[in-house]
Amino acid sequence: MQKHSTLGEFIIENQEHFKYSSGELSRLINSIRLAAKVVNHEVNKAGLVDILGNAGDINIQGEDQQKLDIYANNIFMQTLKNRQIVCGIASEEEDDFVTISGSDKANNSKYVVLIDPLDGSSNIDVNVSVGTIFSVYRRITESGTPVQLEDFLQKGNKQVAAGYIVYGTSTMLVYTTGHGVNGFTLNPAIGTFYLSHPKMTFPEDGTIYSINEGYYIHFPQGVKDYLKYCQLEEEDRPYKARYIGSLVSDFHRNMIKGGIYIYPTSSKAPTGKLRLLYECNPMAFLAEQAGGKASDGYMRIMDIKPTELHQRVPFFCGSKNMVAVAEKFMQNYPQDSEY
Ligand code: AHM
Ligand code: MG
Repeated sequence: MQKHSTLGEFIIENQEHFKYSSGELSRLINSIRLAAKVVNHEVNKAGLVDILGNAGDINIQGEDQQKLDIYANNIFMQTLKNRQIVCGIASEEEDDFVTISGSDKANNSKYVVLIDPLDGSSNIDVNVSVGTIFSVYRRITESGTPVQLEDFLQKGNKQVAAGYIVYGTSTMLVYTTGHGVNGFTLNPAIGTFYLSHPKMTFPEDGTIYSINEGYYIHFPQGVKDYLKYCQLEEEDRPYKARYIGSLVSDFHRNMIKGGIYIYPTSSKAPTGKLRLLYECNPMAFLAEQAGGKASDGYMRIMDIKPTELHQRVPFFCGSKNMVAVAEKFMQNYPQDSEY
């Protein structure tokens, strides 16, 4: 009989990848697994309880916060804080990073976590999949001292682990520690994640493009040209347009079927919408680990030096050859050209 690892077993079995590991990263992933189950339980009954709608707060980016955003943020923050396995957390829902203090042990931990607790939350009201995105770095300041901004403003190529949870038709946790990408599906009856998608890879080519084309008129010329290319009648084109408006779900589908996700700059949002630290870097790490590619149209996402926590960047991510073609179209124009 074929053995189906649970996520817990898989984490232990793969600890040997990290020669000098103290098990800290394993415990960290385990905490995320636990928080994911709690959030999943709440997201799944979203239609049943009076938990929908805006909480009335506006987050730092000036967007309405949904109640479940706050709930998910609290669960992930508390789970990580209580176990004292990270020395700092930055969340898309918090204005500033949080320093974990209170015991020497906490301050001696070497990892910081960046998290988007509930991405695509405008989809909750209409029962469309949402996701959690996380990213882990080793701190660069001295262990035992409070974390600093520079611990969070590291290039994506320094990530130690990254992943997402998609609360979909079934709930999955997909993650990488730099040794490929593996996907685990939750059996809700017993609350256990099973390895259902070992060694996930992006097809090198694909036939799906995912972008909010409603903003076409505001896009840079390179994006407009690429979209026309996607729609041309050629061998494998026109491509299929598929856009859920929930990054995790769009990425997940494109990784399985082959496709490209684009959130470009526009005359309305000159730096794009997605956040480099909470969304683009972790997805870029996963994409590359799965044989895909992630770019801002001009350079590799994971080579961008972050300058602020809530920085936004344009994002082209997915099947390697598709992203390479999109980059060519972008690079026909200077990066700062007029719309
Ligand atoms: P959020 O972090 O506020 O949820 O925004 C991110 C989401 C992505 O999941 C999604 O791809 C995108 O915003 C959709 O934006 P738009 O409605 O502008 O197409
Ligand atoms: Mg988000």
